[in-house]
Amino acid sequence: MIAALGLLGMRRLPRLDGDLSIMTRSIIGAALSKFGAALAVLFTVGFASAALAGTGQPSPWQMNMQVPVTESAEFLGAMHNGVNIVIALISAFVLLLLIIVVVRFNEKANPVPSKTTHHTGLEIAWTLIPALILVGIAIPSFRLLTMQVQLPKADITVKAVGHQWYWSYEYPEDQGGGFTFDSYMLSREDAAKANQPALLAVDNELVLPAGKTVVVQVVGADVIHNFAVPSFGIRMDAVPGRLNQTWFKTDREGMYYGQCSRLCGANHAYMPIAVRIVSPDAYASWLTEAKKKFASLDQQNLAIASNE
Ligand SMILES: [Cu+2]
Repeated sequence: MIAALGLLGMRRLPRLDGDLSIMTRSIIGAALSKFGAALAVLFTVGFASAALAGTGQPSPWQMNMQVPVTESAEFLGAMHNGVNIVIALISAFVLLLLIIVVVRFNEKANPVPSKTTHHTGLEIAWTLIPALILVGIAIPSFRLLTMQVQLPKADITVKAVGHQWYWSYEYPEDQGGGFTFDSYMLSREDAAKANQPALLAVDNELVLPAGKTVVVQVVGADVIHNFAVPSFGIRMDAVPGRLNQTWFKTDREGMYYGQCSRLCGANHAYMPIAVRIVSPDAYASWLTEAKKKFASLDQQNLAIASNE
């Protein structure tokens, strides 16, 4: 790398005596063509990866967000894409200004510089326009924030408790639940056997019905964890001693994976979240089975505890 730079320097040095503006132009030309190529790559990859973006889980070479399956995740994705376009336009505009300055106002092209220092109109414009752009971004941003933070009336409430290093879920009794269970990551072998993604699959999934408003109460049992499911557009800190809440509603049945998203210790990367969205009928029958299964687990635990 350094050798290459040295070579470049050696090649360029003699040209400093020659026509500076030709050199400047060739550098700008090269930069522009590189910028154009980079933009082309970015757009191609960006659009191609829309197809690559996984639903409920990441996919190889994914560039975009995971496919949104809730209203707020869709809004979140649109907001992200919109702001990205604003950023790209502003960067291109600033680059254009810089190029104009370099080409038109270098010493050679403009030997006698103007002494002008103030321009009221320009100053008002470059204060007002950025402020208006920010207001334009803030309005949908606050709408999104309101949508995420204001909890709608819950059809179902569940509690997600983050532990070092697994999640446990509680289904309240008044909604046909009254049980709690732990959710541990499957080993690579077990995940492969279950035809589920490694490092995301768990033994006991959080099962919930489609088409219902689900409020998730999130709390930490030991340190701060974070309950995040990208396809739902949710991410909520699990803080010990504080009950946080988030919500989602999706009509699409399927598996949705997430991960603990707050660095919580050695096995932070190995406490995934797996949510299985099923039809309301399937949910009702799962609830009956789960009640027996996890109640009997409690009995076993009691038996073990009493033996000690
Ligand atoms: Cu954690």
